[in-house]
Amino acid sequence: MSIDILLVNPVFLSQNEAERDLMSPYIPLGLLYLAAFLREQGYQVEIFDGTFQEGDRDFIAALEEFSPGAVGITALKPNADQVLHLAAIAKRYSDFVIVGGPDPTLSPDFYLHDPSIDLVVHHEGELSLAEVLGAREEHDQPAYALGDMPGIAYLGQDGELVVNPRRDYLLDLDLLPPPARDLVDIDKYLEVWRAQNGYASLSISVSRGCPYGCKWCAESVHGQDFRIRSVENVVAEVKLLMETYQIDRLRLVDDVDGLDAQWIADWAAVAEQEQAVLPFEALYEVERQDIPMLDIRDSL
Ligand code: B12
Ligand code: SF4
Repeated sequence: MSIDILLVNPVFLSQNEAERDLMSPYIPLGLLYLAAFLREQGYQVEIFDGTFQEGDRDFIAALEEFSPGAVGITALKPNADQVLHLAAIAKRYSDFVIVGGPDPTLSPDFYLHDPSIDLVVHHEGELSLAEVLGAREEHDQPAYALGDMPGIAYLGQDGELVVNPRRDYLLDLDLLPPPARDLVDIDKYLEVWRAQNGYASLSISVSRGCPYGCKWCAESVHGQDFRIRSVENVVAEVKLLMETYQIDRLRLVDDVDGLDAQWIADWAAVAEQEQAVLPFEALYEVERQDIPMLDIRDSL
């Protein structure tokens, strides 16, 4: 079997004491968005989700099974060393190793100076990764052959760092297919949640971007343009999650929620109408005193 790309979540609970203590694992939603989008474009995609795996041997087994044309690893700052370690393994099985996510967006140079990594995809990944795979279908060349394609970074022919400008953000989030949750072991996540916390929670993203622009967040993946899905689109996903997985709670993973009071009121109304009401947790900006979220949530 040979697939176009293997997307990799490098976090192994078995090797991560802090996450193991918490035991509230969340699916790698960013990778699942990428996988769904690529599948829609006709690419063959699989996910190696380290969460419940033991270690390198499992990763090697996946690389041998799928024989991927490219490997794409998601990276957060605390996992950077593990990302480099897995990239070195991946490079033995695949010509093209890509990293993306919050940390490569902030520090592309750190990753590109590692010999196993060919390309960084920075900021939002769906359109950029699809374009990279499309370009490589046509010519099997080094990363610098991708030229001035937006949203990527690589080392040029003389080893210099090239960071192309960010790609425009996706404005209509309703156009994105729902995350490819079928590619990870959701039953295992929910089993752990129920055993550990007494209820099962799954994550969902209803918006992207945050307008506040705090200094330390300036190079955040989804930027300052706040974009939100339609309430109907969100309610349809929640309903599907309730019916398919019988979950008890939601976690909203957005940068910031509660900015649009009317949207929240509309969400509550449509959720009640469609019997898609669930308790949820979300992040919102502490300075805001006018957010009606708590009142509305209590009324559900
Ligand atoms: C939910 C969340 C969590 C959850 C779940 C994480 C998970 N399994 O997904 C929990 C609570 C576990 C968590 C933990 C931590 N988190 Co956190 N988390 C988030 C949060 C709020 C949302 C992530 C998300 O799902 N976004 C939605 C999806 C659609 O976007 P995305 O993941 O960014 O993916 C897109 C792009 O990044 C890109 N992309 C991502 N991966 C890849 C890979 C490839 C190959 C390509 C091409 C593209 C690509 O394409 C995707 C689609 O557009 C973000 C902030 C934010 N809003 O993004 C912080 C954030 C990711 N977390 C952060 C941090 C620091 C942490 C912790 C270290 C906190 C702590 N001190 O413990 C831990 C580390 C956990 C670990 N061991 O990895 C930082 C990372 C900063 C950095 N430079 O790395 C962020 C950015 C918050 C911030 N602004 O500081 N987190
Ligand atoms: S409010 Fe939060 S998400 Fe928004 S810019 Fe500030 S730190 Fe980043």
